[in-house]
Amino acid sequence: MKKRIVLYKRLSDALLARLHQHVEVTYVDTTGKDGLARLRDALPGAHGLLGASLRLDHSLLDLAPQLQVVSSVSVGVDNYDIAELTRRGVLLTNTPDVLTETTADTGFALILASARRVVELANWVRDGHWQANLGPSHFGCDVHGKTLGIVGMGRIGEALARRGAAGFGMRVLYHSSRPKPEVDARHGAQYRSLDALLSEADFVCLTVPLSSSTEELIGARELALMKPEAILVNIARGRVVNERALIDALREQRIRAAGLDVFVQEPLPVDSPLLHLANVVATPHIGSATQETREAMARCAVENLLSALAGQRPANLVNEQAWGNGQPNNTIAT
Ligand code: 8YV
Repeated sequence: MKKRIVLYKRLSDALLARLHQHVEVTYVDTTGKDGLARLRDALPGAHGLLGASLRLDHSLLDLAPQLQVVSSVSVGVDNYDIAELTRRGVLLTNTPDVLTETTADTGFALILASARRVVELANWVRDGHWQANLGPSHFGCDVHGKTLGIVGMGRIGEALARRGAAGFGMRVLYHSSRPKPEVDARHGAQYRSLDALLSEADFVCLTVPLSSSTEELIGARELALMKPEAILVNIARGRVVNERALIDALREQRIRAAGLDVFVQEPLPVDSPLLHLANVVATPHIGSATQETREAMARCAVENLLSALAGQRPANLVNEQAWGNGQPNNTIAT
């Protein structure tokens, strides 16, 4: 008897075929006003879930008492109540590594776009305003040789450090839970307290996971420590920043600009003040959004799911405690 899984993220034909070899697959389109209702209808009897960008609350988990694994197509796991999944003996897996370089590229795209005013000036050209050579009012600021401050020195943070140091000759500072001598050695990076980093950096780039200790890590006090010519880049999660305080700092030009890929509310409402500030580059959570990387993430998530349902320890297990004695019940042959 094949196990049942519910997909709430589209997969390529090749990955769907891989799943169909081993499990019964139900795909649910969770967009639109009836999306959650469709998911609720599909959950009873599910042994596995695969998807992303959806908060799996207790009421949804209660509908799937046979659930053994949630395979997230993401590296961030802030959408999940990890303690509750562990209490229920449900494995949670994610997709680190495969998206590291692409997400770091996104971070540098925002550093360059915000420093050189790429979006603002490209729109200015498109609107027919380019009638003469540029003057100082249209100048941006340099990136090469400046000081890059990275908040969060995990995989993505280190990939950013490598780009800054090796690619742009930048001085790299970082703040993390602890100093990482290996990062210092590899990239000439220097550990700083958060306050010191904020006061020294020309570019402050946020890469920390969202947790109770990083929610609103950057608020009015922290923004006030930044230099007026500094730029904030957020490729972490919107709730790492107090968005109201950021809007005020940008509007009053207490910092130069912001490059934002994540927001407290996503999709970002069209009436958000962030979309009406010339010194903001806003992208729609494109961190890992390339064809190659999203396929690699989905492939990783499929293998995590199949391993878990086959009673094997998945390669990317988030909640080790749920693994228990490593002998989950009712496994499948893969
Ligand atoms: C994805 C991300 O956009 O991996 C993450 O945590 O934020 C992005 O890679 C998102 O998770 C949807 O797949």
